[in-house]
Amino acid sequence: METSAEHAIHIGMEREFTVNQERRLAAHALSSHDEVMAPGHPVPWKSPVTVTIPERVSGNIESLPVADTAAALGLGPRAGQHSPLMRSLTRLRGGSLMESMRTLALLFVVAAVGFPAAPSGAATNPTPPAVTFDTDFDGKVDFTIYDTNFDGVFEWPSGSKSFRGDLEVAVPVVMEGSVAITADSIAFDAPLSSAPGAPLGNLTLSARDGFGSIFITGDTDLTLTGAFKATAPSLIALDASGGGATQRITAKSISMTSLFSTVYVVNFDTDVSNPLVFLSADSISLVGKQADAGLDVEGASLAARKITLEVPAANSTFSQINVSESVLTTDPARTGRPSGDDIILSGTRSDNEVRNSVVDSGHNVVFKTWTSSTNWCLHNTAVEANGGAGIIDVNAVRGEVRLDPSEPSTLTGRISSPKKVVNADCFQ
Ligand SMILES: [Ca+2]
Ligand SMILES: [Ca+2]
Repeated sequence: METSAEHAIHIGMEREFTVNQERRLAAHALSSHDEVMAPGHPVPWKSPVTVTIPERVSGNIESLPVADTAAALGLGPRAGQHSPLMRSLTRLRGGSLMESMRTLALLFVVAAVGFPAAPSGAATNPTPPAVTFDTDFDGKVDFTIYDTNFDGVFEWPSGSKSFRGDLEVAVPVVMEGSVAITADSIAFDAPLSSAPGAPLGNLTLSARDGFGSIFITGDTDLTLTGAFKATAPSLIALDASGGGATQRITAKSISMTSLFSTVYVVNFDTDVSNPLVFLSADSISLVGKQADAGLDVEGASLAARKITLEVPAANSTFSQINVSESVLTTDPARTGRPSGDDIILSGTRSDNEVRNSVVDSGHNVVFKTWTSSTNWCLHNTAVEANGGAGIIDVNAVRGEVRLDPSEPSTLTGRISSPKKVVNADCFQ
């Protein structure tokens, strides 16, 4: 019976069973493993379910360690053709049937426990790879995703999911439908995509813990018909700096809001001629909400009808906007959109900076700062408002717009308050 302990570990992990019309488990939680497995207390499954036993399983039932497996399943260490385990397997063999959850659960536990490898030359049809998440570290699986088409990318199901603890996804994921995820912290560290030809509706990521963060660091290719929204108390990082990853989000609207830390939309390894982070939407809004919240845009292309970068009216020197090696544009000639509205850069206490970048608006470019004497600093940057016909609005800058003479910038447009624009380096 030495394999029982190993089997029991797998079984303990398979506490949630769900069934869809294919052979895989999909999304319906039962209250407990015991309830599923208790002999004589099957949990009825009310609708027809088609079950196909993978060839790898059905072709190897004879080599199943029946006694050990049965014992591990709580069915008693009975072997032979008339043991409960063998009766269940025999009934499932060969295809389609209506069955109780108990038998289905048993099948999948058996699949999880594993059969001996198919003999050489036998047909193989393995069960789909699965990845489980135990976000609250209580030893029980909270969520499972599957790669049902065996392409190496795990399908994240549509719908809302709330996790206790931290969700960290380290395998490639494709999302479908509309997805909402709430967790203390959220991290997608491997490629994240929507299915080609099947754009997402909305994608909402919410970190809730006191210091909860959201990280997306792998190759990212998301197309949404609705809103991409990320909200976290602490850091939000759309960070493509790892291994030259490219990150692309196209949506109706894109908003990323940090309460008290920094929103990073960055690839630190590239420059303005070769951005690796691409945000495209009708409206793009990067917001810092409370004191100390800041924004950092680097190696990125932001293309929208309207772009707003805004930090709060706080008196914190940590609250700062940095834009470098990036293109911010609402110019229809660049965005391909029918019209272009303002680009609003609304800074606060610290000196806010645009360096080695292009700020090209289809309408006006609006610079603001919330606190007295606070400047916007431009280095080697081209600012253009509607091809020169728009306004570069600096009225709401409490300090000055400073053009660093050692790294000249160009302003193309009507400057609302020319006296506020001076040739000076912020850091002198
Ligand atoms: Ca858990
Ligand atoms: Ca897949």
